Amino acid sequence: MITLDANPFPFAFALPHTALVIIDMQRDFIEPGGFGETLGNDVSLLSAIVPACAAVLAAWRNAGGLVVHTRESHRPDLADCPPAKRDRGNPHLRIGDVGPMGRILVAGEPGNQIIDALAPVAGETVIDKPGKGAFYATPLHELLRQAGVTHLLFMGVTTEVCVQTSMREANDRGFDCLLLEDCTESYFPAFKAAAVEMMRAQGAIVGWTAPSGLLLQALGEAAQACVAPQG
Ligand code: TIU
Repeated sequence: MITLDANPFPFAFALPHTALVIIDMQRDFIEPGGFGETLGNDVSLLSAIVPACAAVLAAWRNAGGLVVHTRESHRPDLADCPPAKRDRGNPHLRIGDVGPMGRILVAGEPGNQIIDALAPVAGETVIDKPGKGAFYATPLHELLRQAGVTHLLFMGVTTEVCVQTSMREANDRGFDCLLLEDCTESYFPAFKAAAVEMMRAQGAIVGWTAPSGLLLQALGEAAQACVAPQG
């Protein structure tokens, strides 16, 4: 077991039963010209977490942990994009429109890909999701169940939209969830702070939070314990 001195109390997990879930680290949210910018946001805020996410991903892969990446993504015919989603608000470009990185939030387009620094490698699961939550209309729950996963570590964007929705969906499905605080970001710093607070409030009503340094330290110690001489 690995135990992190998390908020609001320690979070214990067994590595073989835990998945790292990386939510929507896509060009469409992080780079200019994508969905995030067309909604009127300053997308430059989000790239600050990439080094911390990359460090966690590298350490998790090194430990042999299960990795799940998600993408907010629609079919090219937009059959999985309800008009209520496409017609919402007053963006410069709507879902399915052609932008500088291809069609906004459409599967297979350049802007819909995960950024190079966190790109999936062979054997890692990539879930294309039409909603904000990672479980709605996806095979994620069944996949985690079959893999014997009981605990989830979350990172990604944005904190109060797709990350929080996914964590709430996971919590309702019986997973113990921890959010890595410095590996998630919002276009609105106050919303990130509020989301982190509300998830861990009331005795971890949605889940736990912890800085990624605690996870990196614990994984390093677990690795050292594996190679320590016996006796
Ligand atoms: N707009 C916003 O903050 N987020 C999204 O639309 N999707 C995700 O969070 N991935």
